[in-house]
Amino acid sequence: MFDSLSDKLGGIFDKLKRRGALKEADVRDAMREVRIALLEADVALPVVKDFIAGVTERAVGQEVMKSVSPGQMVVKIVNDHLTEMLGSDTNGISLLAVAPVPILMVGLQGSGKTTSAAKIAKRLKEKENKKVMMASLDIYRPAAMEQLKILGEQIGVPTLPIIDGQLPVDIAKRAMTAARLQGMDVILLDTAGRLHIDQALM
Ligand SMILES: Nc1nc2c(ncn2[C@@H]2O[C@H](COP(=O)(O)OP(=O)(O)OP(=O)(O)O)[C@@H](O)[C@H]2O)c(=O)[nH]1
Ligand SMILES: [Mg+2]
Repeated sequence: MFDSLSDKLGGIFDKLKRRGALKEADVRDAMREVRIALLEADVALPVVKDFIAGVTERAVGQEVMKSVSPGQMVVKIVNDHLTEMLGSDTNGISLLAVAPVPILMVGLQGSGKTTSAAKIAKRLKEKENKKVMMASLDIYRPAAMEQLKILGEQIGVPTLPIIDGQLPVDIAKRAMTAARLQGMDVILLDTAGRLHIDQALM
């Protein structure tokens, strides 16, 4: 997602950089393209609107018009704003606990828990040399467990064997035991999606 976003933004800024003096219309045109690039990269609409409004306000007018290199100025403003929006400092995942460290994926239905579990697993395995296992506690959505199994096969991360009819809490216990026995550093537990009307926690 970020690769294609930065490619698109790069293209937009290249056009800007080639211009000598930047007019309000140029900034607005560029912002229209930035808006499309952000929306295509799945950035939420209210966030995109705020972002574009903020950048346009800062870019159009004196700040840009009086600068020596207006195009560069817009690039800087967009860059500063993006950094502000995304947060400038990164927080790694703390694994300071007794292994196997459980990571529970919780969230609304369809918000990307299962996909993110696999992304985190792949990252921990490849970048941090951790022994990682994944287990699906999602007994509700059809094929949810198979989905995690297939992702595990794609990234070369083992998943807890599926046993039909087991409750989420029991699967979690089985996952912890299996991970401990197999000397795993991390066990990712993927839960079923939640809706605001759901009463039971699992
Ligand atoms: N564009 C985009 N799509 C994503 C991303 N992460 C997940 N998806 C897609 O969103 C859909 C739901 O992703 P899942 O990972 O299955 O979401 P989930 O939270 O596990 O869903 P439930 O288990 O049904 O609650 C799938 O079609 C994914 O391919 C992402 O970062 N960007
Ligand atoms: Mg899921």
